[in-house]
This record gives sequence, structure tokens and C-alpha cells, in this order.
Amino acid sequence: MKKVTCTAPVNIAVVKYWGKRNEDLILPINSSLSVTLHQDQLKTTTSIAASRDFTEDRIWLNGKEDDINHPRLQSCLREIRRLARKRRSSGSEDVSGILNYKVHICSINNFPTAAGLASSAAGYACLVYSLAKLYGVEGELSEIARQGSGSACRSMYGGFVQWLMGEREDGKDSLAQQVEAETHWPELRILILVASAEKKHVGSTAGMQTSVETSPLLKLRAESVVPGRMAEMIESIKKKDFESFGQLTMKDSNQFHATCLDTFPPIFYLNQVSQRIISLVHRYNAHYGQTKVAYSFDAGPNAVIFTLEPTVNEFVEVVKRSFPPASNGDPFIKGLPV
Ligand code: 2P0
Repeated sequence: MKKVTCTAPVNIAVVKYWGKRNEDLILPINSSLSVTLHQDQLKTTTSIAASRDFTEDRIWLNGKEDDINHPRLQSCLREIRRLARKRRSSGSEDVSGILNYKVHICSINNFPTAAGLASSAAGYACLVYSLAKLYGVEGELSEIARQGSGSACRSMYGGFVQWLMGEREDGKDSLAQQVEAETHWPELRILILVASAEKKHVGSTAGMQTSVETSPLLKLRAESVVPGRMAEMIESIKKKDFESFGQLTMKDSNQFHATCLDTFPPIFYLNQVSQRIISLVHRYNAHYGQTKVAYSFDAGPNAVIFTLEPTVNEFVEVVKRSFPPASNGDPFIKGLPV
């Protein structure tokens, strides 16, 4: 029996991925860029055991057995095993024993999956990394993680990460790449404000498919807006220019939600609490005459707030004043250094 355990953190996109040009290989219509959280924060932990006593591959997610035959899960398993066989035939370390064994996979998130916080990104990144460790596979793995869930390829690296859309039909150049390491901008902080822990009504995979089919704004965004925005975002990160980073982050989130509204039938991810948070952030920034905090929303109503360390306590107080803790709990989760 051989066993490995690994963790992978959630990532939050500041230039959003929305839309595929190839559904099977998960090739996007635009490049995207994200910030990966620290390993000890919102993360997935996966343990994989391989044993000659196992009669079939099996998987448990948060303690409940799930379908191992899910096509995306099978893609990841198949691709890592293919690389392991290639490695074996090229005379590298002998992993022949465990390659013939079945695996049992246990994966848990340390955050509520229902809150809709990029659980598939951390989950597939962790699965692919753990499988690679089990079989002794090294090298570029983001191409495989991408085939589990698009955003997962960005969680294969820490810090600031871009996912290059690539041009090739086979997806070999659609890879994640670190832009700056996690040590680059130590003052940057992320807060997560839970506006609703309900499960989202329209999943990302189905939602982006309808957007590609029906939204002219999405096409315009992918072709004419994102290329320039990626370059500006990378520059603002390299310069640690929060004014520019924050503005680009908010504009990109807003444009993503505009494409959701432009989708037919329209998709609404933001709720009234999200809208109040947006107004609060703009009022706060207007008070100081500069961008001190920035919001970003994914395929759900929960807000991700980016700010710098000296602003955290004051902004948290402002949020608490605007959203007094309800009887069912505090809407504010925690301030996370990235
Ligand atoms: C992102 N999202 O860039 C964007 C922003 C949601 C909004 O990546 O079909 O779960 O598995 O490739 O990766 C959500 O999409 O979709 C997502 P699939 P995924 O983070």
C-alpha cells in the first residue's frame, strides 16, 4: 500500500474566466488571472491510497462516496496514469507496482462547499497534485488540472497566476503560469463576506455555456477587453499599485456580471446584499478619494474584498456597522492574508 496526502488552496480571479471554446479539453475563450490563497486558509486536503487489495477506484468527497466515473475525474486519472507509464517506459523510477493497483481517494474542504467558494478549483488542483505525487510524476501539471475544472489550473501555483488561453486545438499551450510569487505583495489581504450560503442556482459550467451561445457582450469582452486588461493587471501587480489593481478588479467583476445579465435567459448571481456591499465599497473609497478596498464576485452572491493590511480593521468595522450580525450569525468570515 502507498499513501499520499496533499493540500491545495482556493484561488480568486481578478480577471475572470467565463466561456469555453472546447468543452472536452476545457479550453477558455480568454486568458484569466487570479490570486492564490495561503495553504493554511481555504483549502482542500486529499489523501490517496493505492493497494493491491483494492478491487476498484473509489472517491469520497467530504466523507460521502461520489461517482468515480465522472468524465472529468476520469480525464485526470487517465492523464496522470499515462504520464506515469511513459515515465516507467523511459526507465525512470519503478512505479510499476502501484500503477497496477486501484486507488481510494478522500477529499475534504475546510470551508462550506455550499458557500460556493471555488471548491472545484482547489479540489481538482489537489487531486491532480496528489495523483502526481503518488505515481512519481513531475513537471507541468496545470494542463491536467485544467481538464478537471478550468479554474483549477491556477491553483497549481501560489501567488499571482495567469492562465494563458493558448491558441492550439489540443490545449498544450493552455497553461497556468506564475506572474509573481506569494511573497511579492505581503500587505495584500483578502476578506470574504458571505452574503448567502445557499447553493448557486446556475452552475458555472452550464452558465458559461449559455453565455457563449447567447451573449454578444461576452464575445466583445473576450476579444477586445481581456487582452489589454491582462497586461494592465500584470503591470499593477508587479508595481504593487493597489489603486490600479483594485479598479481593474472591480471593473472586471462588474463586466463578468454584465455578461451574465446579457446571457439569454439572463443569469443573476448577485443579490441585494451583494449590491449593498458594492455601494459600501464605493462610498468608502470616495470618502478617502482613493481605492482602498476592491470587491470581486464569482458565480454567486458572496463578496471577496481585496485591501491592504492597514485598512483591514477599519473596513471590517464599517462592514459590521452596515450589516449588524443577524441571529443566524455574522456575515463576515475572516480576514485572510494572501
Ligand atoms: C474564475 N469562475 O475565473 C471564474 C469567475 C467563476 C466566475 O472559474 O466548467 O468551476 O469547471 O471549467 O472553473 C468557475 O468556473 O468551470 C470560474 P469549469 P469553473 O474563477
